[in-house]
Amino acid sequence: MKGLTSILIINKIWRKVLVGSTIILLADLDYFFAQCEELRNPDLKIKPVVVGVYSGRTQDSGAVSTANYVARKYGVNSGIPLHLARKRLQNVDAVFLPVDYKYYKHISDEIMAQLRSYSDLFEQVGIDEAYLDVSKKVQGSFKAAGLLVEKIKNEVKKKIGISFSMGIGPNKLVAKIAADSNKPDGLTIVKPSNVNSFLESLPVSRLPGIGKKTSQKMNLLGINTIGDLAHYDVQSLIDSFGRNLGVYYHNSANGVNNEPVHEANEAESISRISTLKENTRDLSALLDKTDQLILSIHRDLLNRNSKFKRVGVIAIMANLSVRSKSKTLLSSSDQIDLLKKSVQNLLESLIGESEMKIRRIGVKISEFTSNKETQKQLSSYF
Ligand code: TTP
Ligand code: MG
Repeated sequence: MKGLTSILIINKIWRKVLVGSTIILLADLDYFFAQCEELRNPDLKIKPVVVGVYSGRTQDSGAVSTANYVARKYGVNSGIPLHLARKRLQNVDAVFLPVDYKYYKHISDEIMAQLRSYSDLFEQVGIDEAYLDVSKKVQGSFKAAGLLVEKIKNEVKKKIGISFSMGIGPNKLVAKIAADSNKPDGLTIVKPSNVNSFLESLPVSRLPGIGKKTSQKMNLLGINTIGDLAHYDVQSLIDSFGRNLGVYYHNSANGVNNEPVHEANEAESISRISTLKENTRDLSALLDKTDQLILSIHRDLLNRNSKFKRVGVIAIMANLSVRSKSKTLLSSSDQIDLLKKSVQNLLESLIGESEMKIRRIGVKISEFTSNKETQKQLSSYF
């Protein structure tokens, strides 16, 4: 066993010498929906711009999808009710617009195609975010990666007119946290040797997957920063959060993450969404609905002879704001019971985060492998 470990380490070192470090970029388009509105009407740039979903019940009922940075100075952020945004911008020349998803999707598609062309591997996550693995392209050099990003930023600005923030790191986790630390139009580079000092002083809530509830629980254990979490005894973490999460938190806080950039397209998913009979946050009522959706999703999955690895739930809340939760399974599956169990866990954590009732609920599966492919991979492995 020891021999095997040293071979693995030597292999890793050789890989580094020959290929260089892994370099991952995360691009996050700035205040995306509102920036798209500024693009087609540049006069808006100096005004607070609020893009929202209008429920139609009263003139101002609904929720803010996003706001430009001018509006954010007045405390207008994603998710707040539109009437509150209106109040905060009372005596200001602000512009309120309804979401025009089709137009934003068109712009997003153009940008994503450009970003993809600069990467070795590309993974889009939602309408305004994408991971790029550029390890080969820049031969493992963080300096070259920084120059590449400057070039991409300029080109996208010139050709499409949209700015974005970029994080560069040795893995997806670090790239994501880096991109979040300097917005809008930012660029943050975290080299492997700086990962720990970069993460150390940030609050634990900056780690993806650590929401309000978990960070409160961690604060009670005396864990406030990512550095505190990194030094916390891993067995005690497992005792408090279970094996999978305990190990995930420990590794993440130490900047360790081996998730590859999946060449998967946003379109490659199966999803269903449905309106509930009445607004509710009762788990069994929600499960009745998601069970129906799951049956239909599972039928599609079997028809395409695939397995899924990622499960998500999306909830349209009573005030029309959108909340979603998703997780990646440890291995691919085509089992309906596992899908049901995962959806239940996601729903439980989603309900736990807010007192608000849910109006519509949806389920999505993605990251497919075909059953044939799995068999082939296994046989070639043996
Ligand atoms: P984000 O990337 O979270 O936000 P953003 O791009 O508006 O702002 P930032 O500069 O901080 O990156 O979300 C991307 C888009 O998704 C956003 O423009 C609108 C939409 N969205 C919603 O519709 N509801 C929400 O609650 C959030 C957070 C985003
Ligand atoms: Mg964004």
